[in-house]
Amino acid sequence: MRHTFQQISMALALCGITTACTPKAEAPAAYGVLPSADQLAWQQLEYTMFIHFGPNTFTDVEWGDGKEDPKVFNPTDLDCRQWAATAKAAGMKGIIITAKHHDGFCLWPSQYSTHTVRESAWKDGKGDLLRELSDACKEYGLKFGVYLSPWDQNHPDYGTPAYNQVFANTLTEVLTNYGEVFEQWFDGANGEGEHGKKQVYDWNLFHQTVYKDQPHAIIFSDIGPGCRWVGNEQGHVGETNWSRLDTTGFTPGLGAPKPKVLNTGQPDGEAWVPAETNTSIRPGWFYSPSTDDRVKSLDKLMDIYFTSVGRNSNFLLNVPPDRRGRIHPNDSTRLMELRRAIDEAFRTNLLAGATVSADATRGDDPRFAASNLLDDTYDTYWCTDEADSTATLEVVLPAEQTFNCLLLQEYIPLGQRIARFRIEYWDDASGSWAQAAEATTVGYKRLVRFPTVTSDKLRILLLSSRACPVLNHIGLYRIPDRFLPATAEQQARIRTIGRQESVTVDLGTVKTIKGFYYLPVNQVSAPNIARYNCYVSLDGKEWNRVLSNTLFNNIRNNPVRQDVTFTQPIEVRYLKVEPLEPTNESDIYTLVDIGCLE
Ligand code: FUL
Repeated sequence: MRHTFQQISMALALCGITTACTPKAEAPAAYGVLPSADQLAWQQLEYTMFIHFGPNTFTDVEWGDGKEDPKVFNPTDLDCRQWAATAKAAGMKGIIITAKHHDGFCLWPSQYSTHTVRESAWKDGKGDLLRELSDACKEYGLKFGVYLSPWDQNHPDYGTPAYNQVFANTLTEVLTNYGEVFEQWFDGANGEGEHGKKQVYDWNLFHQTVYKDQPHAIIFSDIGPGCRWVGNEQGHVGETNWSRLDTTGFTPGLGAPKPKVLNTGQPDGEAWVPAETNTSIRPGWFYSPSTDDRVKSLDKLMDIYFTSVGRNSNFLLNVPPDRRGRIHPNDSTRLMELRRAIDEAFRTNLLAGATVSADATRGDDPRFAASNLLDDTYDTYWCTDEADSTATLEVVLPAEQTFNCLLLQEYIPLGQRIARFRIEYWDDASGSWAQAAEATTVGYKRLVRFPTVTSDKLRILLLSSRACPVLNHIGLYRIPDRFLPATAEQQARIRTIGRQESVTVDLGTVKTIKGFYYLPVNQVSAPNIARYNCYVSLDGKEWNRVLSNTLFNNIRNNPVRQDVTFTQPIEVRYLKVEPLEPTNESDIYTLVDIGCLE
């Protein structure tokens, strides 16, 4: 029923003196397809660790071809307990290991392969890495998951119908010997190409095998059925992210829907297939000494956290152990920084002591009251009458607060419904409501970041919902400004150039300049120019290099305008900056402006 906020306060006051007015409304009907109990439990894990480890770790390639000598696999100081301890301290809830990557090498002594740890130099062929890792996961209270690549460049049966049963047999080995498996990861990649081997996978057989051996496991592939790929390996989830997808007629790999579809899901999709965001903490999936100093920055990882967990997706972060068989200190240090940053960002919910009311509550039944949004009980929620697909929630804080992040959770056991909402705060200066942000889907969890504001009131306008909205939690936070995304205005000013390009400034006429300035994007996660060469020219043909391999000091941590003064003024018409190295791993460089200092 829809009321004004005044009517609501009056009704609450009256109900204080009589119990007879407590109406009883039916709980909302489920909307569309729903998550299974296992999918809901999986979604609640939020953050897990991916481990890529195998011969590639030792040969410095991303895709081994199956012809590598199994003896190359020889970690000198393997310690799966160190992996588990690191994942636990990082706040991750489970570990998924590449039990068999595209090279076909098995990290357990499979009886269906001759390319395994048994043939390796590690522990004289007596080792079983899945045993060590599954034991470590049990010890640290972590879930254990398994990645198996159907594409196998080693197995002689690959490319023949016999391979499907071989693959099912290897599945059964890993799914029956190491305890509970929470997620079975099927990689859709295949590099055979037009003239390579053709294998028609028997997905039905693979799925039935998983369900038989591990009935609660979530099956990952491009299209699920348990959870889906998010369409890229960079950690980007669509601003709109539905947990539903049409899967009929599609297959994992080349037969999958377009990445854009996987990225956003489909509001009317026929199956519940939530997104999982998989990305690596380093540029590659496997360890390489050449990437020791290219571990993703804290800001980049925080951004991925906000756009994965904060956009209705799980975050599967790959942390590749090194050649000792241990997580490198550069990676574990970053993981701990990330944990601390997440904990600090969400330590204080500014809604403590606040009151929240709604202009509509289902049947006016206190069971569905807006106050349910503030408790930590997952199964209590606020919702409207069946016919209401819009509503407004108003939050009054006990005192003014400064904030820039709102958390919303839809009660997904009843389906995903909300399609568009707006966040407003009361702006005392103008005496009116002002918009903080507008966003689309919510799903299991949505985090919306916006420019920092101070107020004692905010409201959430649910503008469009596919059925009556059902929310079970909201939270309000102040996160450090460095973790806020670029504003639309900042975004509009950003220019990008390719890795091989330079930026040339033409002064129009010959002038004497003292130096030049570079205005980077004021975002620690942006790929600004860190190191560069600078050239000047009078005619645009003959160039003089005036600065070589020079660093913009501290630009990684503090990307503000950089003024560079030459040792003496120079007469120039053209100035050219040739970027050599970005502040963050990327195919492009970002800049707002480069100009001359006259
Ligand atoms: C891709 C694979 O080709 C990569 O090597 C990596 O395993 C990644 C997670 O999936 O499809």
